[in-house]
Amino acid sequence: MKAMKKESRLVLALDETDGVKALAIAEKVGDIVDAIKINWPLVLSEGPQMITRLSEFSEVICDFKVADIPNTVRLIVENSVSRGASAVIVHAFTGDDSLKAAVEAAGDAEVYAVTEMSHPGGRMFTAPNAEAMARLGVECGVSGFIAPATRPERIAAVRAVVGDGFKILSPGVGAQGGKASDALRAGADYAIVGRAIYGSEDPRASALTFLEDAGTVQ
Ligand code: OMP
Repeated sequence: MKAMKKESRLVLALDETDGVKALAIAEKVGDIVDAIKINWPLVLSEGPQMITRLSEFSEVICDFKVADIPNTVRLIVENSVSRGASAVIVHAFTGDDSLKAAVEAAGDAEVYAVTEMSHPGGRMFTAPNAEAMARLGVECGVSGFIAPATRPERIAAVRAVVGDGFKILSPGVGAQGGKASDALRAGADYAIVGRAIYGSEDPRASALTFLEDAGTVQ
């Protein structure tokens, strides 16, 4: 298994929908983030070839929050990895067969399973099931989990379930109100930051302020 580097402990969520701007931002911050995460907004507007192009600047996490039957999960994960993704994010509520299909299809790439989501609505259905989904991810062999920086105590709860052998990536830092330092202190390995970096006038300067807060300035 090819493990993602852990240096700055910062992952950029590049939800910029203009491909030229997205590539320019990747060039500016690629050396100070551990990975770039892309989601549907960029892939739908500029095509899946963005996965390959961005992989020139950084490792790429495909955040497709895959939630489907095993065969469809396999097709999506295989396609993402063959284009250069180092990791794929999937939902865990789909159950053991779909999660196992993701892990198998990923091969040497990593699979991260969503536990509790960071937005207020994440309290409704994901929060009450987060620990169970974390346990399922451990059983199915995922590499790590997504847990909310907006509720650091919930990162700690997921960490308590999964132990030290799994990574936790934590979105919700910046625009959603969470802090990188709080997320890392609660047990996250990486803080995920989107709008506060790609939407700022100087994305590199903004990324550096998050590194400062995380205590990982290089
Ligand atoms: P900002 O709110 O702009 O920093 O972006 C957060 C990024 O993390 C977006 O790409 C979201 O889709 C993603 N995300 C969450 O915000 N909350 C979650 O619970 C899970 C994710 C994710 O899986 O990355």
